[in-house]
Amino acid sequence: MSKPIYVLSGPNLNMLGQREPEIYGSQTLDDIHKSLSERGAKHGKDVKCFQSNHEGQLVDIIQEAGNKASGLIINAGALTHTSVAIADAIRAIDIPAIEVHMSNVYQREEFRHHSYLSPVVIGLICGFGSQSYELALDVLVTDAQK
Ligand code: CA2
Repeated sequence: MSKPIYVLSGPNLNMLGQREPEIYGSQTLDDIHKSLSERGAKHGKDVKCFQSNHEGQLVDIIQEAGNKASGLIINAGALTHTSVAIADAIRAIDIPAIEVHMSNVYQREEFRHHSYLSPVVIGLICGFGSQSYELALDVLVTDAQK
């Protein structure tokens, strides 16, 4: 089996499906993880999903992805807009990383318009709810990204 794809979600995303369904939809993070695993399996790819509310733990998982994964999908939540540490961790790994957001951050408050991560990823997908993660997975399972 080839190396897995890591999917990493940051602070508060464990609350999906419980609050603010008008912004983030009604699916739980577990629902999203399950459908990503199924989608990956169709391409013969193992998908390993993680969530943490802690910046340092996210850095640890990004470093692990650099050693063990073929690609990284990351929704860093609010840390997207604040974390130099997460940006540095992504910059330091040698695998393709894609930034995702469920909401269209450019339709929201000004502080969400800046991302520390966008300059260090191969691309950004936002505004499609849980489908943002699926679209990113589709990119990483295509031959060009392997
Ligand atoms: O749109 C996204 O995916 C975000 O990364 C979500 C973050 C937000 O800070 C970013 O600007 C955009 C917030 C995640 C909070 O998730 C919750 C889910 C349900 C209930 C409460 C929070």
